[in-house]
Amino acid sequence: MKLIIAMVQDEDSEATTQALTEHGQRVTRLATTGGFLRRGNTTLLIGVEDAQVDDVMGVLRQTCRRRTAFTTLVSETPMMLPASVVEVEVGGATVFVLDMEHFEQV
Ligand code: 2BA
Repeated sequence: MKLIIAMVQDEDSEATTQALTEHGQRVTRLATTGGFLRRGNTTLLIGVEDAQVDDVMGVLRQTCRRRTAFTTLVSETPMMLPASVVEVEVGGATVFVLDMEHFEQV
């Protein structure tokens, strides 16, 4: 079995969860925060049989979009360097696929 950890944008989390559920997958949603943008995102925990990993990846590719975001970088020496706005491309999804050593529901 595999544990898929997928970080998705909040805007995509509902459609992604719904699509995964329709595909027969079980999902846990965690409210998380990105370290760079310090903005809310959603982390999905999905436990699957090895053969289902491709199906989950297909759903994530279909439902998670790339978006442009802006953030302000504040200089450590603000008297010398002004804050600057940087543009970053976020998503679709950041995905880790881990081997699951043991799965049990008690
Ligand atoms: P954030 O950390 O808020 O990052 C948002 C976006 O900012 C990233 O999009 C990337 O385009 C940019 N970014 C992040 N760190 C950067 C840096 N040091 N310098 C320049 N730009 C940077 P994504 O790569 O699509 O990541 C979206 C979210 O997925 C991240 O939100 C974070 O919550 C998670 N994530 C991404 N890579 C990760 C990793 N290796 N480990 C853990 N979480 C990760």
